Amino acid sequence: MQQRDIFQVFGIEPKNPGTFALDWLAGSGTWLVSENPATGEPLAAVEQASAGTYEQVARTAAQAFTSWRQVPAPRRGELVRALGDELRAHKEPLARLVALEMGKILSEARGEVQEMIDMCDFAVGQSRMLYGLSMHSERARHRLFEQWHPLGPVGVITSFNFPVAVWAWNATLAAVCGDTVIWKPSSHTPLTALAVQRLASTVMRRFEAPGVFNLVIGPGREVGQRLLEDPRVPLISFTGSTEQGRRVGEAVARRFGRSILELGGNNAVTVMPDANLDLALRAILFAAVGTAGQRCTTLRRLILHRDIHDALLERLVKAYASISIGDPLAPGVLMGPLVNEAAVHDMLAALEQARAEGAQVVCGGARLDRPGFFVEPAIVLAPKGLRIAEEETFAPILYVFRVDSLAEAIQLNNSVRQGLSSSIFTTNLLAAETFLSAEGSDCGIANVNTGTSGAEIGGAFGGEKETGGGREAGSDAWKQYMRRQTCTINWSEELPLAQGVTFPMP
Ligand code: UN1
Repeated sequence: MQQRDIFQVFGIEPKNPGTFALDWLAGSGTWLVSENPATGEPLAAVEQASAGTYEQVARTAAQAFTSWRQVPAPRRGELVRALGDELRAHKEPLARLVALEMGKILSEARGEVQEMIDMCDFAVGQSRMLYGLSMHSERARHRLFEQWHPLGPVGVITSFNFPVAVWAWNATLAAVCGDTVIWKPSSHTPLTALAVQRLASTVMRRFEAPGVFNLVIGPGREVGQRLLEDPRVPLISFTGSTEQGRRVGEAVARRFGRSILELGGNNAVTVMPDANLDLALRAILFAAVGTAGQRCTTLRRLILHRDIHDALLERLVKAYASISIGDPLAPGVLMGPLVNEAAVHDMLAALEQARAEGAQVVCGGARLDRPGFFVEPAIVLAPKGLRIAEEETFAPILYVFRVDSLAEAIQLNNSVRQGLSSSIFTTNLLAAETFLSAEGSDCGIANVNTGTSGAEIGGAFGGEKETGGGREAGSDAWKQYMRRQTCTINWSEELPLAQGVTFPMP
């Protein structure tokens, strides 16, 4: 499938509108050019929103909410089921567009679209399970229960690295919960957002449910800031760096809005002497090199027990040397480019700092001499206390630490400011359980004998500490998209007060 065929499927032209609310809107007249990170060449341009277009989008989403919230939840689920069908039908071209615009390899791009489809299926089921609890009242002939109501328009701000799946985590649940969605995608990936919006709008038309899914492409400082400060938008779901997330959290909290923050990770794998090393090696490779190190779940710190340190490191270095780097759409390629020039710069700067701190780069770390933003994945032998390893550099740098015990490994795992994902490789039940216990990993995700990345949608996804505390996708993440109401009904002829309080008529 050629680029022009992919573009044709989604109606992408050299110049495209970038805002959708009921229909495509004219914007500010300033154009955002989407580049192919594998060549550095422009793919197509998108017109950015102006303050006025943002206002149209917000008004549409707020207006649509007043009718969408009245649609029975299982019926709302039907719309999400149809969205899932559209995604199934367009899985291949959408995956190719993700690979083209973002640079992840085709297999991972297909996985990303599959993650959207999985979310649709999950949300359809959830649409019949928006359960509230009922409690036994302490008062006679009183009924006490909770119910969940739709919340309002939800702002979804996504990052370039999962340009479509993270929208689906939020948008599918928001839609079945009776909310409408305002999506502000990353400025690096406007075309994938256009493509998804086209599919969503087909479905909205078919269900006569305009305004449920809206899109606004524009600069963070104008469009994004407006969204954060908009009192019509009770919930903002944000994916991005800790630094940006801090600003998002503060801006939304100032107006008592809610936020779901999915921020930086600095994920570690611990390998114990009793581990299945073949398994560990494969998992480490995928977690560290997959998506060119640009997942928030990417493995960044490898904690090796001294008994297997040298042997595993040797195998890892050998494996790194045979990773094929290149066009993400070409068969056999395992690692595509970084997203842009700044990402290459950040990687090289981090390696320089590591060296300055006394670390040894044992393999990789060079920029490839070709167009686009290609680098070699790097392995760095990290002395204890290496400061640069405490930062999240969004690139394929793996810092390797040597430890003497499980306790030391857990201490190191937990020693960073971020708390997203973690895993241990061991066949020792006690070590595994210790790692998963309250004295173990402090992360939102803790795995045994599988890597830090590649979570399924069924569990709640997110992390602690500077990762922001948000949870998205499966489990009970849906509750954040609704408001809880606690109700007491007195069906007696008396007025007993709770806690035994008496208050007679004077
Ligand atoms: C992200 O990198 O922002 O667990 C999300 C994973 C994917 C999602 C990553 N399912 O790696």
